[in-house]
Amino acid sequence: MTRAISPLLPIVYSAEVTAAKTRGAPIVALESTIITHGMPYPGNLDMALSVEEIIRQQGAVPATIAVIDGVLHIGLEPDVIKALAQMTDVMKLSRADLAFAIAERRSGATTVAATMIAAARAGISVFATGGIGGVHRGAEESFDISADLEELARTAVIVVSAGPKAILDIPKTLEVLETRGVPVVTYDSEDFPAFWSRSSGLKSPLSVASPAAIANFQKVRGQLGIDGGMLIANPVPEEFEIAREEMEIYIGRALANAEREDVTGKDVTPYLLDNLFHLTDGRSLKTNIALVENNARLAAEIAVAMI
Ligand code: PSU
Ligand code: MN
Repeated sequence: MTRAISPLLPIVYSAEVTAAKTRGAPIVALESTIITHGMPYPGNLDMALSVEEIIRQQGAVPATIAVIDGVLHIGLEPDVIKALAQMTDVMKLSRADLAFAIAERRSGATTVAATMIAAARAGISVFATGGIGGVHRGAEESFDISADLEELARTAVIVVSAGPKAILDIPKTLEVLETRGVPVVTYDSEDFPAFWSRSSGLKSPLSVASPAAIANFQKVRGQLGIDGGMLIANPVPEEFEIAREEMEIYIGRALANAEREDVTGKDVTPYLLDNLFHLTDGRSLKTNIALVENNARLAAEIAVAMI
């Protein structure tokens, strides 16, 4: 392992990522909040290891990102991933507190927003996740809008997702992304997906049919001097999909439970995901794992096409 970049910023690259950077190989960033706050153990560990393997099979190198004891890690060794998957007192880090965790020597998992910041810092321009955060239902009252949206507007990283999580208000999420100038591009479909389902009932603002087209689109944005990232929506494979109408019933119950228990702030998304895991007898988790794997494959293809 190498300590690099700045003597002021404690940052460690995995051996695999260091080698990839040296030879200019394609790298795909992966977040860690999905491991610590998005899925229960041991499904989270299986997912974290399998997505890395999928990226390697496509000829790219995985870089799972987290803060461990105040050190920003770009690429985690398998034993660290194993430990992280079982940790219960890890912070959930976004733009507001990524630096806090480093400054205070804490451990924290990076959300989409914090992973984008770290990836950009490390020169990685493609990132695979499950679903981004967005505008929560009832945001007109709660003001709960994920910092992921603002980060997409600011930081030049291509984020491959299965759409915004269906627990959110998807039309409002699309409106904010449009206002902030973030391209929303569905892969190989005109329908905008809703995480567990292949369609949200909304048309996708843009769509493309190949990883090379995505790479080229981002290149042209750069040539025009347009800052910021891009959201790729990759519909979950059909065999793992949970129909939208069915999922809506569970989401309604999970939202009611969250309200009754007064869940707010950072706890909302993890609470809802855990509730849905129980309400669907674990089916939502199987779908979640399948869609992250599917996104890892596409992200690797995009990273390869960008070289
Ligand atoms: N996608 C998943 N599971 C997750 C998340 C995304 O399949 O747990 C995490 C991501 O880290 C995302 C975060 O950035 O949820 C959004 O949280 P919030 O709504 O509090 O911004
Ligand atoms: Mn929030």
